Amino acid sequence: MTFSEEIKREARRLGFSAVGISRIAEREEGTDTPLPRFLHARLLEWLRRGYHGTMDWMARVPDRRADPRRALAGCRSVISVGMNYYTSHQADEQPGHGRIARYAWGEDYHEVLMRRLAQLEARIKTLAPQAQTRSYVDTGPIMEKAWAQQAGLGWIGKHSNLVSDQYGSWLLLGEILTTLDLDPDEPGTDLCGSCTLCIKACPTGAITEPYVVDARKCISYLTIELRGPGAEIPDELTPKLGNRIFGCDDCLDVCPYNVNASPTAEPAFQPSPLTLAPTLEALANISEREFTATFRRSPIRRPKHTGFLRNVRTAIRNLRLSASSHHPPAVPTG
Ligand code: B12
Ligand code: SF4
Ligand code: SF4
Repeated sequence: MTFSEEIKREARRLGFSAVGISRIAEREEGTDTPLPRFLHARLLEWLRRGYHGTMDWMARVPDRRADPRRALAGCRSVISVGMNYYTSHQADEQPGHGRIARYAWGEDYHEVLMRRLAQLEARIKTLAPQAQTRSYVDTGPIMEKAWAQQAGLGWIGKHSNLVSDQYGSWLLLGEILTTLDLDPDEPGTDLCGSCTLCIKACPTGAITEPYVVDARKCISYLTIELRGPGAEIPDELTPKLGNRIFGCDDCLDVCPYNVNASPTAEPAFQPSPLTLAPTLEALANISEREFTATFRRSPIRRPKHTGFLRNVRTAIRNLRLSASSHHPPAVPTG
């Protein structure tokens, strides 16, 4: 068994559903590698259009974000991992219930994946003590989907997320950068073809062209990342949020590659009654202390108490609006 195979076997043993390797050529080899250059251009254009909105951290170090060699000097390989978070439960969307995106139904994935990546890193260091390594799970400037695609975990779909022919879009991603020369996998092939279901399904038109998302219109951004004093959701978009109080799965739900998704066995991603059927009226009264205690180990803590309550209030307003439009006042007859 080669060293690369040994790493992949260990990754699977640790519970990662998918693992693959991509290589980065050294600068001294003369020609720059195409992927960092391609990513740099795409990222700069995305930032130029202002698609990052208030996510200033996305604009901070674009050179470094596009090129892992700037995050780890001498980086030669990227080990990309994915964890299936799909469960067969369906959100209970009866009137009065909010909707939470699937990735936030269980424990915070950053912690779930990072715990295992730390073990994988330790194993690599045992096998190759000279190796330098650095792990990320959305915890630093790196374009995770592109490296996962390069490592053969799947392809970047038109909604801009990674799609796997085995797990659909329900993979959360992480990676280990390393100075080791590992055996690369074949990059994933784009299987979207002429499909445009995700673009059509987006309630706000946030997928402005295939593979490009304007975060300022994306419900995931509006309910999670747009926060802080005065961070109001634009009036024209509030009705589009419907009952969504944290994130959005609409572009993922319609993808044909998700039809046969098999549920994860990972206990950390299982939902609770609270995340599956959150009651809006009860959440509208949650105190800051209760919010912090309830969502201590959940991604839902990210928009903080103020951001989360703003989302809940928006969903309640939308519920009242839809109730009144379904039951118009009786028209006097005669
Ligand atoms: C910023 C961010 C967001 C922002 C912006 C989204 C976006 N598309 O950029 C917001 C808050 C809106 C968001 C939402 C969501 N996110 Co998010 N997000 C990120 C983050 C931190 C950075 C992404 C980034 O670099 N964006 C910048 C732009 C320039 O890049 P991009 O969209 O990746 O697209 C470029 C590349 O794809 C490139 N490209 C590369 N190869 C190719 C090939 C071709 C042919 C083309 C044309 C282009 C192309 O060109 C594109 C730009 O033009 C990553 C974690 C990370 N560090 O990578 C998670 C991440 C992408 N998010 C994730 C998730 C789960 C989500 C949500 C599904 C959560 C939810 N349910 O609410 C939604 C999905 C919304 C959507 N349709 O994208 C996962 C995706 C997992 C997966 N299977 O792909 C990630 C990888 C986190 C993780 N570690 O698992 N997210
Ligand atoms: S997550 Fe929702 S709002 Fe964002 S691009 Fe997908 S469908 Fe549109
Ligand atoms: S819905 Fe269609 S276009 Fe969108 S990612 Fe899936 S296959 Fe690709």
